Amino acid sequence: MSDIDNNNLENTTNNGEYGADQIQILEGLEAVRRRPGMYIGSTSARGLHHLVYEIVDNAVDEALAGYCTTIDVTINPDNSITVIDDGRGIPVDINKKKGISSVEVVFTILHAGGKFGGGGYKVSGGLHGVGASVVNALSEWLEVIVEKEGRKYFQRYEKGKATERLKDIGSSDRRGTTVTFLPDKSIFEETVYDYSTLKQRLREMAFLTKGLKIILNDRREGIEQTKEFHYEGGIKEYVQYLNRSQVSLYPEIIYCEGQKGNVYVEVAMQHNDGYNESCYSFVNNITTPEGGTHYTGFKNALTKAFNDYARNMKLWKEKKKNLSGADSR
Ligand code: TTJ
Repeated sequence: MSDIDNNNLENTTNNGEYGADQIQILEGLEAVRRRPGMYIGSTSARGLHHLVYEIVDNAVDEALAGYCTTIDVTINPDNSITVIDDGRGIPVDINKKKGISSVEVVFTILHAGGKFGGGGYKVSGGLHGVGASVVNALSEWLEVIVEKEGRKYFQRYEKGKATERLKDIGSSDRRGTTVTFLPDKSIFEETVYDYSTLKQRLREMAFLTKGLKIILNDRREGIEQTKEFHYEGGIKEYVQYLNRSQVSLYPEIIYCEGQKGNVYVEVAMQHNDGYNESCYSFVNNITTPEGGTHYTGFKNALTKAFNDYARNMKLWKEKKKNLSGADSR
């Protein structure tokens, strides 16, 4: 067996016997190809677009860590996707436990990289939070370039299998990670990317990560276009955007942020003259359409703030008067 053959999708060690680690790894990526819906929700257009979000999430994490300023996403003419960041670059050192580069670990081992038993630095969630190895497993091919410390490294995979080890392919004067992948046509029912679907989600990601610049490019013939999202105000600008065609009751956007332990909270709001409230809550950059304790807590605090103020300012004629939560919103 060649060195290249003995990668993570093989369930034998060099002497032909099963290794416990490798069996686990084998089950990992083969399971993804066998039951893709379990990992990305569906193999429809939704799942297809989810692949992009999984890759972009990794770059957003690097931005949240403070090392990445720009993420560039391109739909290529063949419907492959390229994501480029200017972060520190995935580590290229050899992972002692696995005997392969950290880059290869990220792309071939299920859940590697933080959220599940890894380094614990992952903040950006992803709808299913399964990571780059799932995208790799569900791609006809995937290529990664890491540029750091003056060097440029490259590796290619096909259906999740490395076709070669990570190799140094020359010098570089930039820093960052570039990933290009082509979703596997034998797995997805839909393989054509929709520009506006990506645009919407990338805009939301940019609003939720203040200061981060996200660029979307469509390079397909006849429909070439590009769009840039960059909001220094973050969710404050999001509220401004949501109220863009409403009549607001006051000019400012109320904004507050705070941290307790390792939980960081941000709120932005502005009342408008409409009767429908539109409140959006997120946890780890993922929308929580059914709310949760974070949203309930905010609503209770808002109602209390209104009623405390009214009482202190003696705005009520009757003694026991109170605004309802819905009224305060
Ligand atoms: C991990 O900790 C050491 C310094 O580098 C960190 C890291 O992995 N950074 C990182 C990963 N930046 N960008 C990525 C990344 C970017 C893309 C587009 C895709 C993937 C899988 C990772």
